[in-house]
Amino acid sequence: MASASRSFARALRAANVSLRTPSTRTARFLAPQQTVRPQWRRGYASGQQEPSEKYEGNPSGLIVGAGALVIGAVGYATYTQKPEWFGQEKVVKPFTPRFEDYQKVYDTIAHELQEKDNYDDGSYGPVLLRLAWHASGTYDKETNTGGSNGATMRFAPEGDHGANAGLKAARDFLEPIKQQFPWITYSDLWILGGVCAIQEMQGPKVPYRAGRADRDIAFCTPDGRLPDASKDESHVRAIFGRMGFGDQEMVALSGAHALGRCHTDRSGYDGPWTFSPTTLTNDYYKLLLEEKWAWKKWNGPKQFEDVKTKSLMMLPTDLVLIKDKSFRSHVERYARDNDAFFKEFSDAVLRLFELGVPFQQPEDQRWTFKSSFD
Ligand code: HIF
Repeated sequence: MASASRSFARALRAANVSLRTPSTRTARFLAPQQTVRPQWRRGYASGQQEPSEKYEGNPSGLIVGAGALVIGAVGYATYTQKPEWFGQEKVVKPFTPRFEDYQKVYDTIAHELQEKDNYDDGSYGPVLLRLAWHASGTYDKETNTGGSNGATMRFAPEGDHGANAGLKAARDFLEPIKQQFPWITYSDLWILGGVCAIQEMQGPKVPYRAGRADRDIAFCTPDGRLPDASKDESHVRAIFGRMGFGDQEMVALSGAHALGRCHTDRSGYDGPWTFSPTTLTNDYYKLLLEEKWAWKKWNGPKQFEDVKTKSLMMLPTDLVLIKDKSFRSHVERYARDNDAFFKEFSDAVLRLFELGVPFQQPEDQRWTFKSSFD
């Protein structure tokens, strides 16, 4: 408001309109004050004028003065409403998106997932989920760095990390949606993409909060924060422990490998984990327990294949879940009980997606988006 008044005064000065009263006496009184108290010029009460100072000019001066005041008031009102008429930039009120606006973005992602069905096994869903997880999974609880706040994978150092190979497909899928809804940050959009992918692939509802900010290249995380699939249980615990997760949550999250596949031109590994890689079920746990897994004989990195069909795969880090006793108890529970898996997966993935984000939206006011199945 103060700067608007200043700009208006400047505009009037430029148009040679004086706000000062024509009384020479008052003008004389004002002149020295203006040099030390510039707010006089803005016409605000200063408390400096003596009560005995009365107007003693002639009445025609009074009329002209009153006229100038009226013109000034009308002009000021016009200026604040239509600053562009005075050569100032129009002040655009900030748009505060609400639940309905985010639901529109969700619906657009869901629509595009259905439209673009000639990718991989028929859906971009799995790679969208992997983007959301890799954006979040850089979090380090000790330093409170990394996590989904920032979308720093947009920049070469982080985008080029070996673990992120192939995620350009997901970022490119979301780019036109970002152009369509320019008010949403990349950071919020990538996580919304993950939430939408889970729900649209018939997974559980994953409540969501908005408020992530995009950050610059300086916030890129160092390489090595995401897991290495060739390692053992101590590595899995170290990586997820750094994010603040315990055994049960690690196993619950791992059910996401029911979705998607490995690509030789990305990670070097090959094949899907389940027979239905675009539908979220507890099949990952069932297959881990029920199938016989053997080392695949090939020239690629060491991975397992199912002995029966040789069409499914498991990473060394997946097999760890049935070798380690503590992990295995949860695998058995989720294999028996899909509802328990859905509930605990939703809780864990929600936590993953929120790591390190300084939200304004309170925890008890998360949004749950309608999916295309509702
Ligand atoms: Fe994955 N994961 N992930 N992952 N991941 C791959 C693919 C997907 C690990 C390795 C790989 C999780 C944990 C781990 C998804 C989701 C999640 C690939 C194949 C590898 C190598 C990439 C490619 O070649 O395209 C390791 C070592 C993890 C720690 C144990 C999470 C729990 C399971 C956190 C998770 O949510 C999804 C989805 C895919 C499929 C991507 C696709 O393009 O189809």
